[in-house]
Amino acid sequence: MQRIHLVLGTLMFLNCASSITASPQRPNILFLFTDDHATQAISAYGDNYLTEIAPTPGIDRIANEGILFRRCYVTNSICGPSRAVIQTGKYSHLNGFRKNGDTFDGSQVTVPKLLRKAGYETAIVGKWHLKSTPTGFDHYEVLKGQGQYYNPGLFTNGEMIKHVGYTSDIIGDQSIKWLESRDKEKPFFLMSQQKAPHGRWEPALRHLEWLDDVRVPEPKSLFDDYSGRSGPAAGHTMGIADHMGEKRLMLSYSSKFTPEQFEVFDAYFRPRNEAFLAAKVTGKDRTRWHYQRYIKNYLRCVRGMDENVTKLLKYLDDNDLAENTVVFYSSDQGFYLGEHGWFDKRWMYEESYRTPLVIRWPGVIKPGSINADDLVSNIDFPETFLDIAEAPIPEAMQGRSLLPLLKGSTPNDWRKSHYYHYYESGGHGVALHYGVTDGRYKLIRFPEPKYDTWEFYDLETDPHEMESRYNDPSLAEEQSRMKAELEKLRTDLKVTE
Ligand SMILES: [Ca+2]
Repeated sequence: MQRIHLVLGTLMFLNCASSITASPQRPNILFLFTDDHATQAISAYGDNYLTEIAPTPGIDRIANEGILFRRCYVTNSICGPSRAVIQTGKYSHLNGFRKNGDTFDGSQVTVPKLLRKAGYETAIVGKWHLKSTPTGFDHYEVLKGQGQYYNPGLFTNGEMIKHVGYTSDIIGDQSIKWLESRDKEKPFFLMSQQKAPHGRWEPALRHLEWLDDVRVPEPKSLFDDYSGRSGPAAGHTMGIADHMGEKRLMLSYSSKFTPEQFEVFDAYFRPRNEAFLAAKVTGKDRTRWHYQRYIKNYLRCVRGMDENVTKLLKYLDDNDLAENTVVFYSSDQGFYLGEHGWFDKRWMYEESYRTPLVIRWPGVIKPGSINADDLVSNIDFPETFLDIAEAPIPEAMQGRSLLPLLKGSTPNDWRKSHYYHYYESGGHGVALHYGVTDGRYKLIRFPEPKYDTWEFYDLETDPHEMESRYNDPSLAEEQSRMKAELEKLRTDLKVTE
């Protein structure tokens, strides 16, 4: 059907545009998803010293033309488990994928299967990371495990196909290629999932020198000594200075390059690495040096990814798809960009518990909307997809459709608290923990016998969570209320471990 408003294009017709241009098709859903992308590195969030030097115009466009959520929390802050939640709408203990390395049971009910049943054509391109072969997709084209930043193999409908080039560009291009070849009679659901900006951070050749002349500001908590916490944090192995694998980082690369790529990449990194090793920098200066290297390469990887967001949005514009496609941007979790001296994720502290969420839906979401307060979660994504598609939502799903929030009205009985549970005890020295937040207070339980401890934060007076107030008499009432809330959520969500 021709987009009549493009032909007529006058304000007079905008009022009745919906009746004239109403598509017989339900909206398409484009789910743009990345790996380890912190809100601190997205300029639409605009609350951080990083975003001025490293803007993200692609993601910002989705936010400016749609809605941005400030409090989107993940249920389990690590790659595979977050993806399994988005496939199933169930917490890790019910979908069976608790830790990276688990194998996803693809025989269970998943959102692509339900959308397919509802008449959608479904596809996934890029990072999958759930080990088993994707199910429920008319087309899949996925990296093996973590994949690599250059020259990826993409396991494509049963066949491994090698590609040459930068992986973020290839995932963008292959996503477009699938959009071109899809059955245009059906609405589509495309999960376009980037590897970037996951470590080890290998930027596109075109971005190697970008930020070279900038000294990136440091987070205030770069030298956190964890004295304000109950113990587990001090046992981490995710320190910028000590746990990135300095020798490996300096002397080897992660990707398998073509000779031409290698020449450019190596010419940039080798002299810098050799100079650092020769200088034998120690103490805080060593942390600072590693921080600069880490954050610049991270931001360069974000830039390569964001350019592909822009490319996909342009494809929608150029193919008359923008009006009838709901575009999501999110990441599998947040990330530490030097806060508390860390890289990586896993903890229930804000930087990795929170994940970006921006959504554009012309005609439904008011452009430039910001939802600052409602507690939303990746567990809500599947029900939102189904609701958009007017498909039935299974009773067993544990989230809630975001549709009313997208329309600007939060139901009175929207959740007032959110449950978190991390299982991969030991990964980067992070202990098993679970907890609850109500947006202001956060209660964290570390149940393993070697810790058997709690933390309690007031995010209003201590937004960077530098000092646990557990058993502080002045917060006794709040602490006891949050403990009761934690038990209630564990019962409601059927958590028995
Ligand atoms: Ca991740």
